[in-house]
Parts: sequence; C-alpha cells; structure tokens
Amino acid sequence: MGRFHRHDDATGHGHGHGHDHDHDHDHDHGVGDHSGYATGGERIEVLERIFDENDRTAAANRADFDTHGVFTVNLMSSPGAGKTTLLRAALERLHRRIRVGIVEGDIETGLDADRLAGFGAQISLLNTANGFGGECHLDAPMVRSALSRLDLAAIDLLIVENVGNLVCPAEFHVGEHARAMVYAITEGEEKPLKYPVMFRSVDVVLVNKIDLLPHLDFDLAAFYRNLRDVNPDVAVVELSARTGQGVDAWIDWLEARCATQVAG
Ligand SMILES: Nc1nc2c(ncn2[C@@H]2O[C@H](COP(=O)(O)OP(=O)(O)OP(=O)(O)O)[C@@H](O)[C@H]2O)c(=O)[nH]1
Ligand SMILES: [Mg+2]
Repeated sequence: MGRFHRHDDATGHGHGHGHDHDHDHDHDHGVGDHSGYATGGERIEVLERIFDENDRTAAANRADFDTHGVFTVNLMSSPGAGKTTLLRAALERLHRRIRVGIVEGDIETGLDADRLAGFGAQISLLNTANGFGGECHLDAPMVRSALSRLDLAAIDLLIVENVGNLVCPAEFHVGEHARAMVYAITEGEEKPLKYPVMFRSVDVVLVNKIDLLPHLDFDLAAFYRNLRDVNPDVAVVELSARTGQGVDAWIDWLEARCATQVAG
C-alpha cells in the first residue's frame, strides 16, 4: 500500500521530506505522498523519525508556553480564506485587553506581518523559504526558531498563522493548545469530505465570508452536514472578517479557552 497515515493526535516534523508535492492527491493525506524516499517499510521508518523529531520539539514548545502561561492557537486554512483579515479584526478588539503574540507563517513575504503591525502585538515573521526549504506548512522546529524572537513572558495569547494549505499543516503539531481553521464559504460545501484530516484535527471552524452568502449558491446546511460527518463535535463560529459580524464570538471562544489554560 505504501501510504503512510499519520494519526490525528501525533505531532510531526517536516524538514526532512522532499518537495515534489502533488496537490491533486487523494484527500486521505499521507505525508509519504510528498516524500522522495523509497516505498515500503524503509519509507515509513524515515517518516516516523521525522514525526518523532517534530514531537520532541513540539513538546519543548508546549513546555515553554506552559511555563509562561501562554495559550497558543494554530490557525490554519486554505490560501486566502481570511486568516490575516480575521487576525487583524481580532487584534483591533483584543489589543487593550490581552497581550497577544503572532507567529506569522508565510512562504516568502512579509506582507501579512505588515498588515498586523500597529496593534501592539509582538510579531515574529517566519518565512519558510528562508532556511526551511519553502515548506507549505509550519512545523515545531520552525515555530521554535520564531519563538526565539518573542518575549513569551509578555504574551498571554499566541496565534500561529500557518501557511495557507488545507493538507500539510494538519499533519504537523507545533506545540499548540488548540487548533482553529478558517473556512471561507467560497470554497465549496464538499471540502470537509475532501480534506477530512484538516477538518477533523481542529477544535473550531470559523466559517468566514458569510457576508457573501446572498451572492453565492452556497448551501450552508450541506456544508454543515459534511462537517458533522467528519467532526461531529467541532465548535463553529460564523463570521465575516470583512464586516466584523461574528468576530466577537470568536474572541469569546479565544478568551474562554485562554482563561481555562491560565487556570490550569
Ligand atoms: N467578502 C469577504 N472577503 C474577505 C473576508 N475575509 C477576508 N476576505 C478577503 O479575502 C482575501 C484573502 O484574505 P486574507 O486575510 O489575506 O487570507 P489568508 O487566509 O490570510 O491568506 P494567505 O495568508 O495567503 O493564506 C482578501 O482579499 C480579503 O479582503 C470576508 O469575511 N468577506
Ligand atoms: Mg494570511
């Protein structure tokens, strides 16, 4: 069979694997799909080593977060679903109430980090093209390198904006306490079925661009049926990062989870 399926609660590390990504591959993603290694047992061993290394670094990141009382959220989505727009809307509301840090994951540019400047958040830009092989996801060692540029003692909530991708980021835990994904209603109702590893791995789905609903033939009920099929208990917040509708509900979710974390 030759496919390696990563179990949902594991953590992974991605530096070692190759980059001949085939984004048309089967939704039931295996990291082996973008490895150049030999198939069979040898390949699985290599991948297990990669994930083991990531696991160790993710645990070190988590220990640092816990030592400093930082609640960390890994924010994922397909490209352009609205992560940065939503983060900007959240920072506008949060920056006088809570000390926020951002790890801004991007393949090449500092464009998103620039959009988040000016709201009092500590921002650490992480370009995966800069020493990390242009990876299409963040992994624990990358995030660890970004943490060295943050003062965790002065942060209550750390949000990691992952690289826009519905496949790879789901496979690599970075030490986060919670996972959130932004899903835009322009993406199609069937996406939970096509990318179940991502939709299954998250604690909350932020259903974004809801302002566009009257202009689309998007079937919200069908989307929710598909979502429940793969992740029956996931929390959902409908919002528009553009108009601000629903953003307060996302803030409430964040602050409630943050408080739970701090209370231990
Ligand atoms: N209509 C509408 N447009 C939105 C909304 N949120 C984001 N957008 C637009 O969607 C586009 C992409 O938004 P971004 O915030 O850059 O998305 P992203 O997920 O950060 O993108 P990457 O970092 O490139 O993966 C921009 O043109 C936004 O203005 C929304 O709620 N409604
Ligand atoms: Mg962005």
